[in-house]
Amino acid sequence: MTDDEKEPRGPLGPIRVTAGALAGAVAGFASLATAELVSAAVRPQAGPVVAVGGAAIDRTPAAVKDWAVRNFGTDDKLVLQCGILALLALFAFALGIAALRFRRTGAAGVVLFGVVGALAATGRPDSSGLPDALPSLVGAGAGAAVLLVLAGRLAGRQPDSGGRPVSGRPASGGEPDSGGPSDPGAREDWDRRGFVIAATVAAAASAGAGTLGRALNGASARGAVASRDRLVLPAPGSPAAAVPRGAGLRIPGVSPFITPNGSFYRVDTALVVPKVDATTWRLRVHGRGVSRPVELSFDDLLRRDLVERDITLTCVSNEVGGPYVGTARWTGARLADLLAECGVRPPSRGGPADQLVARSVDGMTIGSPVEDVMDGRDALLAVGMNGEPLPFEHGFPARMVVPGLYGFVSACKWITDIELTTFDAYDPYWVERGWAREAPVKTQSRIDTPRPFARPGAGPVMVAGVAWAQHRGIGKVEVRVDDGPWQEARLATEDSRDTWRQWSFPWQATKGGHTLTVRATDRSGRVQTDRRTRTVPDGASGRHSVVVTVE
Ligand SMILES: Nc1nc2c(c(=O)[nH]1)N[C@H]1C(S)=C(S)[C@@H](COP(=O)(O)O)O[C@H]1N2
Ligand SMILES: [Mo]
Repeated sequence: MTDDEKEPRGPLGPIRVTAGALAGAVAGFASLATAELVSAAVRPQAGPVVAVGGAAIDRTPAAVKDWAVRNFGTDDKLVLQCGILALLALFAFALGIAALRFRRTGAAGVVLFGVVGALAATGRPDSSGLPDALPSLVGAGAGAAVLLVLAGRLAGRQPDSGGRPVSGRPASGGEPDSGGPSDPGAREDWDRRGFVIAATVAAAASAGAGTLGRALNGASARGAVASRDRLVLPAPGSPAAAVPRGAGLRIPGVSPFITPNGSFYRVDTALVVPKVDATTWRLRVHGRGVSRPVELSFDDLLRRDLVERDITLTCVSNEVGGPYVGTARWTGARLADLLAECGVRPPSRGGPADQLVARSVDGMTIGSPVEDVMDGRDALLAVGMNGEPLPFEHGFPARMVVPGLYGFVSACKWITDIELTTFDAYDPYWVERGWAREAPVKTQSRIDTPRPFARPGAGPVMVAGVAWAQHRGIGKVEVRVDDGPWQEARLATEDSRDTWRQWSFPWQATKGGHTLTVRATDRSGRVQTDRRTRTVPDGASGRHSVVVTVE
């Protein structure tokens, strides 16, 4: 035991407590910065904040996830990471203050956080094992060392101890601390100057390490970025027909028929968007009933017959009236053809596998019915979105898109593996978390204009929006004003039954408060139910209403 460790001495004035908190903060910063640097040697996803955040996401029950998505939308991840950082800061302050009295305990506390980070990192579904523990562990080691040194400078020190000069005292021109020479606290003066220097050095070194780590992490993504920049998508052998002129109504406030990539909703569990290098990417197809397993390179995929299709994608977490739905022009290879070449038969033709499990580079697993994927619909291994290579956020270099199924059971981004199995044998990621095994998209409609609580003037008001029932198609949309009769809306031209359909309803608005409600009927004749259900487990049902005040 060192002198400093022996004993709490004297009262801790507010300045020293503040300095202790600062020491904790610097130690925490040193931990995270070192971890960032080490993660550049492992992979960015192994950093402690990302790992703990990812582990938290993995463990979030469906209802909480739903609440987070509802309240924070696509910012939920940012909120999560800020929350983790805020918690870490609090603990860092506390550990720093504790270290004033108990240096080793404080340092051990920092190490404990490292262990938590390491466990989170190695427990992620995409973890490659022990190396993922390194950023957290090395980071915590650095943080603990910094805390030991800083707390040493902060420890009260008898003027006679070890004959060391008392620095930070008038010689250096420092102001006297809590009280003058007459103060009994002055007997156990602490090394303020040494503390300031050590803290500054540690903070600066950490900033350097963190910046270098960031830069290296960025560099490792450069190969992926370059592979995307270089990519010129081959012209599809089966191009999509132009979107019919009448499919997109030019009514202000209605979502555009094709959703631009930049505003396409994004839902996934990835805190760090995977940056996959297309030149080293591989896709394996294997499993039950796969008589000819294959492993494709990206070039192999591009050499296949590519088709281009307009398909509307919807998230099961979309509330009635919500924003998680969009339509893109996807380019890709037909998944059913690839499966057939591998010897896969759908269950209806005697195939032994009824579930196709797609696995992404970040460990996501998404299960789709083999029957649906092979029933003739345009299930795609997509490589292009609205005429450009998939954006990284949307799954570069390849993802699945299956018309008619919610994204969580069909649309695996950053796909790297397809395994044929059964629903009995395997539960993919979302199913383990309380969501449904099978989830066809529910018939839904949304009022885009007028906006809720709008105050239009009396007279003609255009009510308009979108309706979707992918792979069945929309047959009818009706609008009801207050408790009046259902009145048929005008349908925009259909693009395909795999896309949403716009609609409009010219309304003669009368003064006062009104509730506008919409319902769609799909081409199979099923009317959108008014029975409200939550999004868990297989998608929200119910009808969208908008309340307006006509002035
Ligand atoms: N790898 C991976 N793929 C994923 C997900 C994910 O979390 N990870 N989320 C799925 C869900 S729930 C949806 S709704 C769609 C959303 O696709 P988008 O973000 O391109 O709109 O991706 C699906 N594919
Ligand atoms: Mo989703």
